[in-house]
This record gives sequence, structure tokens and C-alpha cells, in this order.
Amino acid sequence: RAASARRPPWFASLPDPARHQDFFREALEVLVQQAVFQGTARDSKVLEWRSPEQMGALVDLQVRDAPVDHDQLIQYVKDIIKYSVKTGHPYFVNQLFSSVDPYGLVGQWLGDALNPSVYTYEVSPVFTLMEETVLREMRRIVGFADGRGDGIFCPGGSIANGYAISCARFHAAPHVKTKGLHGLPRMVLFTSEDAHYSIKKLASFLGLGSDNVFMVKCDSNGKMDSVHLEQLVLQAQEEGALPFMVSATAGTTVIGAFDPIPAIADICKKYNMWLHVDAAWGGGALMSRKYKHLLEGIERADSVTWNPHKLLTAPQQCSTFLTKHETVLSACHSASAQYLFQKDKFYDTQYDTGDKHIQCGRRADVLKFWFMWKAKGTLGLEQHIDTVFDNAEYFTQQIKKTEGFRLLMEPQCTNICFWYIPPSLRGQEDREDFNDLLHKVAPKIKERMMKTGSMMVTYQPLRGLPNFFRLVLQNSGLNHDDMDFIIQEIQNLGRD
Ligand code: ABU
Repeated sequence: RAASARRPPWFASLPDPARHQDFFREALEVLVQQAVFQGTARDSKVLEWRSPEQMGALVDLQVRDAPVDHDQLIQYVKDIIKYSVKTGHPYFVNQLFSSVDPYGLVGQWLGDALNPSVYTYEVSPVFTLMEETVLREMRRIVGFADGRGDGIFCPGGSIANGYAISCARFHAAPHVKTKGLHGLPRMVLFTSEDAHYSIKKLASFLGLGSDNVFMVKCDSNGKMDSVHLEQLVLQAQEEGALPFMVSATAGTTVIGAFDPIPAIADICKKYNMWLHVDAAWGGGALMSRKYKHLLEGIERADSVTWNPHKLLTAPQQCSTFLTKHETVLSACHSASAQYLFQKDKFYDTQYDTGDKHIQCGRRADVLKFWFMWKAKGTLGLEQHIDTVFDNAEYFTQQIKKTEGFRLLMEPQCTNICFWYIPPSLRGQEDREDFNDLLHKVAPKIKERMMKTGSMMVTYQPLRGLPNFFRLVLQNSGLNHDDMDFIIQEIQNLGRD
């Protein structure tokens, strides 16, 4: 390679074709070959485990005064790929996101190459209209009349849930925007004990206080108990508080349970509360004619969180907040910065949509999802959902027949929760310390799987139950053979 191509970009802000083209091409080639293709090959490892101390020595992380040359930069690309977890690998079934969708990735790269900030039409004309189009279609799929309402792309489901709390509070007490918490009654919201922790976290962040998030009990299937919900609403009223919102969950983080939205919606109507549905995880099922019944009643919600980066496998991050109220986002969050949202622009400034967000600068997360949706069509997304549910059903049937596996409960979504009982503990269920011993099994198997790099499946305790595995399926590139492999590998790793 010419010496000039290896020189560092001293003052570069404009890519110099003569000096940068080779660099871009080589970096992209490494990304495509090593991060995308090798990183998703079944015969490659999901990860190369290293302790933090080892990792610090392997990857030169320190930034210094002197620049490094292109060859060294390419080596960093390779090192970073080598020691990063391959979340697109078929056996990364650890989290509520996985996969490398080729169309989503190209959409993501396209967005990165153009480096937009989606706040005004003048800066992001295509992405502004794309957001409004995609969000309207998502609202239509949720069941809001004609897709009417409003929505935004946000940085993650937690923030989307925070928008829900903010809008619900504004809806109940609009003066909160200017007066803050002063003069507000004590406001209480309700969610289930299995709901995502972001509800409590954002209630604290917004000044409501986590004690004012009343935790509703779940039934034996992990669904919110609507009878207990109503009892808690009455309790809040008796305490002189104002019940203003319920956050139901469609696809809880661990179990994948779907709360009974119609019963919860009835209670919200009776007590004049905002109904939010956190469908960050389960929302993808709305794409499937076979599985959308799981979210029955969602069209009655005031707002919905739905993350296409979860079940629909758009690249991280792609999270949406949708509401049937057309003006609440703007009314609640706008600040009318005059340097950005001038009202005397020469075009229709209703397309300067950034002021309804709490962020200013913002990535065009819509693009990767739109690109995938175009490439596959709604029918392709439906097929994807049906495939991952089919794999979940197959996996469930197989572990029911396989010695040593015990289901926590019948799965409702594509998270499957189960214990693996190693041979030495089988038949020992009557022992007093059985649960203590079982509690240690999943962490040990997880350590082994990470150190061999063969697979990643997460585990957790729940409500006093010993640690159990949670397999999460959302990569429709997997098939029944992969399900068999995962079962076999847990057996191999679980040997005493
Ligand atoms: N936002 C919830 C995702 C965490 C998980 O994958 O378990």
C-alpha cells in the first residue's frame, strides 16, 4: 500500500479521496467479513472471554498525544471485533435483542454516513417524513383509529416509559410543566411487580418518587392481578393521593407475560387514569395475525412503548413511544428554542418535529427500521415473528421431554424460563437445601458457557425462586436444529 494511505489523518475533517478511500474500504471489508459473517457463523465463538485485567492488556485503550497510522487503526478494528460479544451469533440468546439484520445494518450504516440530527425539516427532510410515516403505521397496527395520534423515536424503552409517565402526569395536571411539583397532589402510578424497572427509575427521575409507584401483584402466570390493582387504587385514594396512571406490560422482561389489558383498561376508565402499555418486548407480536391476540385491548391504551430493536431485530437502538393523543407530546415538552424552531421559516414548520422530544440532537433511528420494513414488507416481518414463536414452541416441547430440564411455566412469548437440574441433583428434590443447591447451578453453567464461548443464555432469580435460565429467541435465522444444539450444550456444560 502507498505510504500516504498509512499516514494518520492529521487535520482531517474532509475525507481526502486519495488518502482515505483505501482506509474506508479496508475497514468496511473487515467489518463485513469479521463482525458480520464470521461473527454470525455457527462454528465461530459467541465471545472470547477475558477478565477485565486481561482485556486491558490485550486492547490498547489509552488515547495519547501522538496519532497512530491506518494500519494500527485497522488492527484496532480487528481487536475490537475479536473481543466483543457477537450479539448477532445464533447462540447469543441472552438478552431481549440479538441478530444482525442485513437490511437493518445497511440502514444503520446509511444513517451513520449521513450523520443527521432529526429535529428540523431543514436538516433532516427525509428522516422527518420517514419518522412520521413509520410511526403512523405503527399506531395503525396498534389499533389507534386511522393511526392518528403522535409518536417519537427515543433512546431506549426506559426513556419511552419515562415519556409515558411525563405525558400522563401532564394530562392529569398540565400546570406541572411550568410550576413543577409545587402544588401538585401526591400522584401515584401502578405497575406490576414483574414490570420493567424503568417505571420506578423514571418515576424517581421525574420527581414522583419510587414509593409512589404501587407494585401490583402478579398471578401465577406472571400477569398483573387486576383485582389487586383496583384494591391499590382505592388504597391510594384513601391515602389522599391521586391515582393517575397504570403501566401494563405486554411481554414482561423475564417471563414474557402479557398483562390482561382489557380488564386494566376498564379500571383505568373507571378511575380516570392514563393507560400505558409497555410493549417494548412483546409489541413485535402485533405484526403477526397468529400472535397479535396476545396484546388484545392495546388499542384502548393512551400510550404504548414498542421497541423494534427487540422482537423485530432492528439494530440497537430503535425504540418508540406512541400515543393516541395528538398534542400531548408537544404541549408537555416543547421549549420553542428560537435559534432552532423559528416560526418564520419559509416552509411549513409543523415539520420541525424536534421540540416534542426532551432531547435536542437525535439520531435517525427510524432509518434502519424503515429499510428493513421496505426490504421484507409487513408480510416478511410477520413471517419472522411466526418463526421465532415456532422455535420457542419447539424448544419448550423438547425440554419437556428431556431429563433434567424443568419449565418455570408455559411460555407466553419467546422467552423460555427453565431450570436445568444436573444429574447429581436429580431425585433430590425433597432435600431441605435443594433450592440453595439449584440456585448455584445456572451461574456455574453460565460461567462455563462464557469461558468456552459456545453460547450465552442469561439467568436470574425471581420472587424467591432459585436462579433459572431465560432463553430469549428473536433471531428467525435459527431453526429446530439450533434448539436441539442449545439443549445439548446445556447438558454438556451442566455435567457434574
Ligand atoms: N430493557 C430490558 C432488556 C434487558 C434484557 O435483555 O433482559
